[in-house]
Amino acid sequence: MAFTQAPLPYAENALEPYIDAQTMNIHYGKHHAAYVSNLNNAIAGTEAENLSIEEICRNISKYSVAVRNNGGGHYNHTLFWEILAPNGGGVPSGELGEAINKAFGSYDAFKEEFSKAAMGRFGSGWAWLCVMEDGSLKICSTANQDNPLMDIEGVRCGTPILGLDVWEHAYYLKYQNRRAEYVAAFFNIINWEKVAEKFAAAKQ
Ligand code: MN3
Repeated sequence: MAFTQAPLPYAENALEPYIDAQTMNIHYGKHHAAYVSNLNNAIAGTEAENLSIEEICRNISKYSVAVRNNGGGHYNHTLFWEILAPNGGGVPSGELGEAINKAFGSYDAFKEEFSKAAMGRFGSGWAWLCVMEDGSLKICSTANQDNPLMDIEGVRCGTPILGLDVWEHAYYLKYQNRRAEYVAAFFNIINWEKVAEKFAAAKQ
């Protein structure tokens, strides 16, 4: 079975003014689409065609660089579209809110540490909030299209439940070199209900 892109769960202009429609159009329609197409080409005729994208990522050390880059690209962008929402933002409540307070001290302290991870990633990559095996939360960052599921020393962290794309293609049209403004804007469009669902699933 070839991998396909799930439809965007909102219109391309729905995240404005935080992420502009043209960026969404190119990011989803060209960048993510290319990762999917290149991934399908890279695994054509191999056993990986029968695996989930999570299974491929968890065993990525067995695969080619093309599978690592494009498989990571597909997994990462699928998660990214899911955890964004118009009218998102606010402060997470319930078990997720408690876990954030426990791990980081407060929502504001979480926001600061996550922003540091996003700003500290030199060049292209991602910032992540991950669930560890004991159910606790940790922030990390990966280069290129790597992600915390990947079985690579220095990359593997936990199960990602929130991710921020800090490749220039994610923000350059609107923010140019001002990554800090893009990172600050991100917190207004986080779909915390979806992140809480992922948190609950990751703890099982
Ligand atoms: Mn991207």
